[in-house]
Amino acid sequence: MEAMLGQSRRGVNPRSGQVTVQTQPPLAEQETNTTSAPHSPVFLDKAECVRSFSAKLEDDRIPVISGLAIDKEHMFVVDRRNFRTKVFTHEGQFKFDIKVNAPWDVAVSQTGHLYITSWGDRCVQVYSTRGQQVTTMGQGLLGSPRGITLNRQGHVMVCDGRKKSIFTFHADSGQLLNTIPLSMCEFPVYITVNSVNDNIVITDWGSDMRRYCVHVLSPTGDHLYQYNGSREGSELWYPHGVCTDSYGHIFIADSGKQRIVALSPQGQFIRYIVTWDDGLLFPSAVVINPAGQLVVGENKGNVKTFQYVELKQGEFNERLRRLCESGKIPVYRQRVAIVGPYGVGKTYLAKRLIHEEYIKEEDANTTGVNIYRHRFVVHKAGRSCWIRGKDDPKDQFAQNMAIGVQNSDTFCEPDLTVLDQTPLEESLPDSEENINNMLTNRAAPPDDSESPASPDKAAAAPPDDSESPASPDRAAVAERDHLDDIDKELLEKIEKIARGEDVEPEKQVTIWDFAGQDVYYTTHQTFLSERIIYLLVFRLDQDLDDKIRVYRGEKTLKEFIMFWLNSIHMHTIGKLREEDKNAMPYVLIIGTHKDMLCPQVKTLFLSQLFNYYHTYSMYNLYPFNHITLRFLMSDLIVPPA
Ligand SMILES: Nc1nc2c(ncn2[C@@H]2O[C@H](COP(=O)(O)OP(=O)(O)OP(=O)(O)O)[C@@H](O)[C@H]2O)c(=O)[nH]1
Ligand SMILES: [Mg+2]
Repeated sequence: MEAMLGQSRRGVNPRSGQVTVQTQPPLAEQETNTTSAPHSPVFLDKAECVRSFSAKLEDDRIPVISGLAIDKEHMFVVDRRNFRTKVFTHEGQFKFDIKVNAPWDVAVSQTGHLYITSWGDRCVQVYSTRGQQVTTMGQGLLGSPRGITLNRQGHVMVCDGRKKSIFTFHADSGQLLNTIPLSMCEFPVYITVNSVNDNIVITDWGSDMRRYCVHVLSPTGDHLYQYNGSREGSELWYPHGVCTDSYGHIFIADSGKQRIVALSPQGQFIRYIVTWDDGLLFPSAVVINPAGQLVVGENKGNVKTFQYVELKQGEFNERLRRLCESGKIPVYRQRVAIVGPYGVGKTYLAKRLIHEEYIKEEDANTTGVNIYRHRFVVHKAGRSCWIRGKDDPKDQFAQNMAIGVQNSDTFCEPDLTVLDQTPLEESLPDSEENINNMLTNRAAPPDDSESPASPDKAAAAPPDDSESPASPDRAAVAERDHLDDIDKELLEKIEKIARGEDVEPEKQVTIWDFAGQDVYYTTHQTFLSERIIYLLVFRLDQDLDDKIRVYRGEKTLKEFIMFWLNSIHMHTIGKLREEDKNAMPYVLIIGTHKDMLCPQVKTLFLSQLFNYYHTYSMYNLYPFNHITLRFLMSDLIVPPA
């Protein structure tokens, strides 16, 4: 073996283009320089997709990603279909793009330069990482420049498919330093240099599918071995990008078979890191990011980041330390707690929010706490909007509630629509305008003259059909104001979801539906936290002084309200920053059983309730400061058609 490799080395003459090829020697015996490879990490059984975003911009055709590069701040994505190299943050926020004639691949240097192969102009276009053009390289020399990489010395290595050669240029002057012929290749495309042993890795498309393979060359161009997957009984099919990690593992984007193949530095098959079964689609470019994760560009424009090895304890601690120091750990998860007395419709409301049917036999009388998970969209500025799911994005109740909570200055009424003109069923009648004003402006006292003295609520009036919806003029003005106030990007995102398009970041809301029976209350407090949004639920057909039976005796509705507000205040306030102490956490008051009321009763209830809040807030009773200045009604029983 030694002798053969020695002979091979002696047989190489880069200038004449002659190479002595060793075709697949027994892998275990191959000689490679792995002395500097750090101790191998443990591969995860299943690589975890930790981030994903689409590189498609608004006016784009569906992108075809053919090249990827990463530096500390940015990700550079070559979209060859749209003739652009797009610059994103690692989180996927688009920054700017660079237009190049038929770009293919990209490499980034530590000195802040981008090297983009243009097979349209048959050269390498050099830009600064801020997007300014610097120079070109290889004009008049390159035939079909494809893959590009930087070697350990920082020189630029270009794989030329037509000339079947690697051209090495000086990164600053562009001077040609070296040419390595690739006569063992049929059509060499991608290139990388192994960071551990400096071996050169090339993907070869071959003239027919039986010749698809990856060649590994020594730093001086000796052919060491090739890998085509036949040993595993599953040949490569259109291998695209290649990269290596800091351990010397080789990763091949096996595009046709829709998987990423991992090889040892010596070329032994290790495993498939991600496959079609994991949702991978036509991977075309691969790169390792500064966090040591594998980033994969898919042919259809998605960029996915995978954690594929176990974090060592030290690495984990170090990463945690850095994250803590940076203070920038975006958490796209929102907890919503539904609290209030028993039997008021909390579970019904939770089920409605997640678009699930309420089944009385199973859902009545919640035990402990039920937790439901749900999608929602997070606006970049930290505001959020809930959606029920892509099949029904128009859940205005939930959207309004969330928008209202998150944009406390912009929300006026609970009956505004975001996506269309249809007024919600919860529209307040005009007669309640004064109360509504009070909700949005505490200075205005309730006008008692409008409230009937003794509503006959025992009669449990049926839904009042005569109840007039908001007048069209008022609705239109409110609609316009509402749309003006809400951030455009947030609206676009909601609309995108309505069209079934992907939106990032899209994470989760968990709804915690607490049992209303007071025997559970001692344990409930354990779960209260300052970042939760609380929905405090009451029946609209109960007076504040109505008595509710509890485990030992009775409590009035007022006492229940006080209990929950005090609890929330007491268990959360200590952890808040001084400036948040008066406003957080958010508590939304939700009235249920609207169908059991005539409008006058509703008016009376609202008057009472807000008079009550008003009085307390005047005395600076802090629990009341958490209540958001809006009130929502939930008319959950659908009236018969
Ligand atoms: N008429 C009417 N009934 C409602 C409404 N909302 C809920 N209900 C009914 O009220 C009953 C109790 O509802 P739940 O949602 O289980 O009440 P809960 O607050 O979760 O009760 P606990 O889990 O015991 O704390 C069910 O029979 C619901 O059908 C409403 O708006 N109108
Ligand atoms: Mg319940």
